Amino acid sequence: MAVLPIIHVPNDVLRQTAKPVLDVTNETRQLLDDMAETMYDAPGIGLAANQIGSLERLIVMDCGSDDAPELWQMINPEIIWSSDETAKLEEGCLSIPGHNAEVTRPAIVRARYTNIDGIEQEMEAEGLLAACIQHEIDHLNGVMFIDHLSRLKRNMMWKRVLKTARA
Ligand code: K1U
Ligand code: ZN
Repeated sequence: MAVLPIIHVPNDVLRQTAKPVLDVTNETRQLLDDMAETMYDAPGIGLAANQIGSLERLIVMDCGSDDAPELWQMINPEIIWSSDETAKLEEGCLSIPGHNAEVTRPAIVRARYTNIDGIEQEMEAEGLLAACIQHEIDHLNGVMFIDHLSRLKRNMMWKRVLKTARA
């Protein structure tokens, strides 16, 4: 396993759309393990492949606790149902370190994905896990959490982000 460098804004790979994984190979599993190690090392609760410079539709998440870790490794994840009810949660991003904001998203989502054995699965998420899976799938589509903010908040945050990125 390896800790990979995490890509920060501004970098074009964070704005690109990742491509579906057609075959689940040992290389896919190795990359997912490296992504998990990178997420734990950061530390974070999620990571998408774009953030380590790969354009494959792969994400990892762990919203469990130190005592009860709950690692998710997902291939080609997609949201297949979202609740009308929304929830506002504080989000951060390992690609925009030091800048957090409250984001409103569907409170409950159902997702379909392929697991590391190549088997299609479905899961339902709420709370932090729901925010996290939406945040990570957004990354695979070149979308970042700041895109969900009002134009005013987004512009203010971008100015601060670019200022610290240049410093
Ligand atoms: O994708 C990412 O950039 C990872 C991001 C995921 C995320 C956080 C919060 C809400 C939705 C999605 C992070 O992990 S930021 C770091 C973080 O949340 C954290 C860091 C240390 C301890 C606990 C959480
Ligand atoms: Zn992020």
